[in-house]
Amino acid sequence: MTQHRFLIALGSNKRHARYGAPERVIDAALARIGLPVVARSRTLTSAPIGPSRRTYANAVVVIESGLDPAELLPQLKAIESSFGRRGGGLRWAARVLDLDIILWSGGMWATRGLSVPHAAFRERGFVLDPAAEIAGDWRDPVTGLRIRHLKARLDRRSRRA
Ligand code: PH2
Ligand code: MG
Ligand code: MG
Repeated sequence: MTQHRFLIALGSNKRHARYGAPERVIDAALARIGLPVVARSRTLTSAPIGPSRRTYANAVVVIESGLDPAELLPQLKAIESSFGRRGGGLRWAARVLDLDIILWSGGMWATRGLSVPHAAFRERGFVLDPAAEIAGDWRDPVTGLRIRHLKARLDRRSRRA
C-alpha cells in the first residue's frame, strides 16, 4: 500500500472533562490518532477567528498513512466525536476538538464534503505558523508556493491590514 503523508491541523478551545485544558486535549488527540507521527509542531495559542470568543490551542502534525483523504476523514471525525464534539452546532462554535486535513502528499483531492488542500488554510495563521515549524518546504499544489512562503505572505498582509 502506498504510504502518504498528511498535514493535519488540530484545534481546541474548550476544556475536556477528563483531559483538561485545550493544550492537553491536543496531546490526548494526538495519542488517539494512532498513526506514525513524522513531525509535530509546538502547541501555540491564538485569538479565535470567527464568532467564538475563547482562545484556541492549535498544533499541526505530519502523519503517515496508506489511506486516502476520504478514508482518513471518517477516522478523524470519529476521534472528534469521541472527544465529545457534536455535529449540527453553529458553524465555528467553540469546540473541544477540531481535526482538519490541510495537505496530503497525493496533491489535490476533491470528493463530496472534502477538499484537500483545505480551502482556507492560506489565510489562517493558526495553521501556517505551526506548519512553518515542521513543513516549511511543503509546496501547496494549488498556488505552487511553499508553506514558508504562504506564511510570509500572510504575515505581510496582516501587518498592512
Ligand atoms: N478554528 C476555526 C475557527 N477559528 N480560530 C483559531 N484561532 N484557531 C482555530 O483552530 C480556529 C479558529 C474553525 O475550525
Ligand atoms: Mg477547522
Ligand atoms: Mg474541522
